Amino acid sequence: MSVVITVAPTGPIATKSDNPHLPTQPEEIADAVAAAYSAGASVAHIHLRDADGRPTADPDTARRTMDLIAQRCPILVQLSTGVGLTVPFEERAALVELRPRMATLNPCSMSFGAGEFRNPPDAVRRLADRMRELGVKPELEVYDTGHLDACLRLRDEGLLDDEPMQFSLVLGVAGGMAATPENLLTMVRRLPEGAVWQVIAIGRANLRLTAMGLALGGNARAGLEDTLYLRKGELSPGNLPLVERTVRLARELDLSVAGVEETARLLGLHP
Ligand code: KMH
Ligand code: ZN
Repeated sequence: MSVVITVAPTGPIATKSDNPHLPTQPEEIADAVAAAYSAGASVAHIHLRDADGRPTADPDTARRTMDLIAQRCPILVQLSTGVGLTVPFEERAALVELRPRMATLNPCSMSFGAGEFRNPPDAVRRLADRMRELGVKPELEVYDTGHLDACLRLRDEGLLDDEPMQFSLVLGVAGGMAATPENLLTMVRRLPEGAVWQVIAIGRANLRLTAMGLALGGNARAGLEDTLYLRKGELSPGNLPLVERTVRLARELDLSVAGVEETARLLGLHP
């Protein structure tokens, strides 16, 4: 069996003062992604920052980052349309016009740490429809049980016609479901037949729930977006050690790590 490994090098929240190895600028992000690709990642989940390190949906920054990545390696790019809590939905949604192979789709509004993550139902529907028109594969971000139902409603409305459905089960965001094995198991049991999925476990439970996801037949995501630490008290000196550890975990579980072409097939991406 093959497993898809995604690198999430930056995210919307952490800063270089949290971990000086966090890549925030296009060149830094492209270098981190290329190193992760060499270690076995086949998807890069990309958030952008402005020159001051704040989350941005600036299309020029996105285009430049995608170009720099493409110059370095053939990894599949997934742009985050989550972007950051302070960026308006319509700016976030416009990123799909750059036609990345994939982009995230966050189906519901929620509290997110000390902030608010705004994903109004009509705007989410319009974004899903536009992604379908452009052939940009949505990764559906499920932070709580009702979010899965919201995704199934989008499917039933004909707004997600790409098979297979692709989910991230996000655990450990304050405002979403807690990072417990029981919650992960509940969500995995509720996924529709044939769905492709990965665990995104934020913070301390990252390693254990990533391992559990692999053991249950899921894909895996690794990187400083989800945890800044290799283990308690030890900051990760970059994204690479986190990706390498996930690759080792997969191989120890007798899973082969999917390359780019196999990943595109497994996820049903448009050419
Ligand atoms: N930051 C994670 C909690 C997105 O970027 O759209 C979820 C995530 C979703 O990666
Ligand atoms: Zn993200």
